[in-house]
Amino acid sequence: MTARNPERYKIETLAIHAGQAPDPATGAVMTPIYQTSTFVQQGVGEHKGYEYARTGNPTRTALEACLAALEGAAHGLAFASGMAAIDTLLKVFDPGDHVLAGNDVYGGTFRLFDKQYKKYGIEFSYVETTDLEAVRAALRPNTRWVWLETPTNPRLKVADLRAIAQAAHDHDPAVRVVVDNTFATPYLQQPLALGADVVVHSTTKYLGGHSDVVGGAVLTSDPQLHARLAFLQNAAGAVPGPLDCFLVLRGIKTLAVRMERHGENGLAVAQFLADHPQVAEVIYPGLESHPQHALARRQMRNAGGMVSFFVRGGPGAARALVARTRLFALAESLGGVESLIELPAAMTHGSTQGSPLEVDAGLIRVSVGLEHKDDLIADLAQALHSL
Ligand code: P1T
Repeated sequence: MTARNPERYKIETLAIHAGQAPDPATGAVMTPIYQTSTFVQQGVGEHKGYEYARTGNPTRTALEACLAALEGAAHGLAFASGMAAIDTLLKVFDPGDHVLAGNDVYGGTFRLFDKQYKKYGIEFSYVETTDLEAVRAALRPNTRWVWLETPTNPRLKVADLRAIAQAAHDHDPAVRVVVDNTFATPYLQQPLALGADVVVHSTTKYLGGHSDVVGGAVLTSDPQLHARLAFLQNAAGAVPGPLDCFLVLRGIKTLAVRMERHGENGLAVAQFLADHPQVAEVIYPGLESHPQHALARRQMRNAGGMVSFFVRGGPGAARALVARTRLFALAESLGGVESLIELPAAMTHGSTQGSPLEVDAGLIRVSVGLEHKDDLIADLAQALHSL
């Protein structure tokens, strides 16, 4: 199977096969790791489609085709990290462009906007993306890009992708709506089908799925934007190595079954926390108490594996709790098979301090993994009990 007619297959099948026909040279079922920096030419410019591995590598081509098929995009590009993918997209923006971004995004994304690209004359403003009227009101005559996460990192706000894409394109058909789909993955939600123009991923997370690789990707069906991004991918060179591409490809094969279990375990953990007397508030789109619960049910296949919460006792108690879990490892990142816990204000979102995106110091974020849910709940129970 090639990625040429991916619409015939469901996402579980695409995850295993798209872009990954058996190796033509040997019949190897798994895409080989083409660990080479260059490719021999028969004569000048006469080659088999590959010249130099920054420009292209067959393992990367397979990953790019697979990711594009999963998101329903015509084109895919893989990068060395999620931030490299975001950085490459930002290089397309021109001085004077206005970017309307959500007011809750990954700290590294905000840092790159605020500390690097602002100085190139790109305007950034931040809006509450759960409020469609606020989004409409924040669109400016020079708005060229709308930047969304949903669910957001770390407050897990859910944005109505169809409504926002419609509003942005009604405002100006040239506006491009970018969705960072890292938290949901294409298994839970497909932004392009809802009207977005570009999807960005940190493949480090659920796509890789095993906390053993750092990577990123940009997917779009816009041929001009893709051509510009492909130029930048080669010209600037933030490309992933072939082993990293292989690891992401291998992780993707089990994406569907993993995301089903992440959602099941995420809901179980969220329900346990919601009923616990030491817990002040739980944020999880799969709980009826979540302000966008109905939208999440419509837009997502399940509510995923990320849960945020506050304990009674404020930031001091939160710090104590994250040091006391045994199965939930205290670490940045998310989306792997193992459960992680962290304090965003002090860790992943330190760069938002003092900004309108500042994260509450007491917010705790967990990435609920694939261990048995009873063991995960028992771990949180013992940590909460010792507060
Ligand atoms: O870490 P990297 O692969 O460069 O991806 C950056 C990134 C982009 N977008 C989102 C939504 C992300 O969550 C991240 C990385 N986030 C973490 C490391 C974290 O713990 O939140």
